[in-house]
Amino acid sequence: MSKIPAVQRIPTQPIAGMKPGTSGLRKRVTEFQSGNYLANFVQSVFNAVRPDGGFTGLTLVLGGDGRYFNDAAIQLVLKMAAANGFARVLVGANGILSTPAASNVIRKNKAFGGLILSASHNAGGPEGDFGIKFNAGNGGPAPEKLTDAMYAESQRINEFLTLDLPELDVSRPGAHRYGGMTVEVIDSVADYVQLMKQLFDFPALKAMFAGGFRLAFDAMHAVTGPYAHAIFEGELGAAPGTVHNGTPLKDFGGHHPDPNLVHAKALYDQMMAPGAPDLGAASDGDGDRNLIIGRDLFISPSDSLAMLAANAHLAPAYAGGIAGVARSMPTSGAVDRVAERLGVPCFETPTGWKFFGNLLDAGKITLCGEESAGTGSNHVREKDGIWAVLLWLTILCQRKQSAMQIAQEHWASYGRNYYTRHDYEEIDSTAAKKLMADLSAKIDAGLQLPKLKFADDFSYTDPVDGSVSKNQGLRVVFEDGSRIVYRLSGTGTTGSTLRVYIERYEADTSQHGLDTQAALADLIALAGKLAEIRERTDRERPDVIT
Ligand code: VG1
Ligand code: CO
Repeated sequence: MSKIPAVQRIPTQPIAGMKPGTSGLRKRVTEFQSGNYLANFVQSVFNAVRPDGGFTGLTLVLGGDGRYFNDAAIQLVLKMAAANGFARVLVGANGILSTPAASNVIRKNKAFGGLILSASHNAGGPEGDFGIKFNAGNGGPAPEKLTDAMYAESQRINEFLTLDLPELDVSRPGAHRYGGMTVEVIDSVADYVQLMKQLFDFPALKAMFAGGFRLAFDAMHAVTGPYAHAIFEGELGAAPGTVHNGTPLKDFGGHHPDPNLVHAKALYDQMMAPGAPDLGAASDGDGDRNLIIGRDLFISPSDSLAMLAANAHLAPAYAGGIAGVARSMPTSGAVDRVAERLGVPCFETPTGWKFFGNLLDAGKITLCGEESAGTGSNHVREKDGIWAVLLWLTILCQRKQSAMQIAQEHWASYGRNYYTRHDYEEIDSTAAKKLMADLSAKIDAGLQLPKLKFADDFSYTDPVDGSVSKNQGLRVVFEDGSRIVYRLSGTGTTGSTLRVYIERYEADTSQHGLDTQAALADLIALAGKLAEIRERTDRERPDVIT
């Protein structure tokens, strides 16, 4: 056996700005490539999470969405994991694991945790973004306490540990000795497919496809391509060509792998055209988001969450009912009405999946979701794009109705929450912060608006561990439940992105067929006026409307 090289302690210095945001640390690829940037952050994560006894005997899971710089980052993390004393690393073949698949691998193997390399829906390529986050042993994103500790470590780091080893070929499945550690290269897709088979009735779905059902799934040249091919075209026998853009590319073909009506426009157009398939769906860079489009009808993610909750019992995994639901604060209140009727609790959390972890672990909720096209359940501790599509397919299969019929019946039964999000991207950071600070001061001083119920800065107390998260978004809420919410994005890498979320509840069925922007026009105008958006951002209109 070859000699294990000695651990190298490389002196380094703190680098400013390594504060994880809504979902890990995201920066430009060029920033990650510069000097010791990535090594500093990885060591800071290890320093923050290291148990008293060190990493001896522990397993780390490693994988990413395959974007540019994924390969180099995988090699660096492997060397550092070996030098920091991990016993074993499970790495997806070629360094690939979708975010929900990584969560599953962590849980299934009782790993200590995992590093997921992704900037999700952000653009990729040498000029694009890269990102990295740590998920704990429950498979979920590190809670705020841990991300704060990582940041603190990054501010006092003076060395990182590595080993002088040749690159490891991670295309070869199986176990490899690497320093004093074992690296197991695992099939990126197999475990995930098995999990989905446990949750859903694959034979019933297969019969539906055999009967002529048509799906269009846009993988956006991102990580879900291989998963979608294996499940939809492989296991379920959907027609070849069901999966569009199914080959993962390092730069996502030059597009943003963001499944919304702007970046998945081709899919939207296909679903609105004559002869459209029965269901259209898409997922994002790392496979945790989903876009659902019925024939002639876009289903907003907030509505999708409500409809999935109302129908989840149709899938074998949830046939016994659901314990509760949760939604992020800016997500519409549509799911609240479903929870009320089911007689289960509904929790309102800050934006970001890390806030669902405790509720899922404690068994307080079964389903949860966010307005940003994220839905998931207790099967993993991440949102899950393909899972959401399979649950929709199950509902269509069991109810033998179109997505349009299901949506219309849902609205007739529960009322409709008209909902939109307006994003002002890459605006000047100083101006954005001042807009929020001034609006917050205005709210504190007392807003004088007709039928105002309350206005505040959302603060969350975790019902499981009592931790408090402040400043999670400004809310202006009216007596009928209509709302305007403002917050700054925590995933962008250039300037600031202002998100304005607008919602109005409509009980009257005869008013359920309106255009969303028209239905919300008054509130949209008020939202602009209250925060002086045009004056302060120099933008005539939002960059993205969803
Ligand atoms: C956005 C979404 C949020 C989501 C986060 C990560 O955050 O609003 O709901 O959890 O992205 O999703 P922000 O701070 O930019 O609003 V993903 O698919 O990037 O892991
Ligand atoms: Co994502």
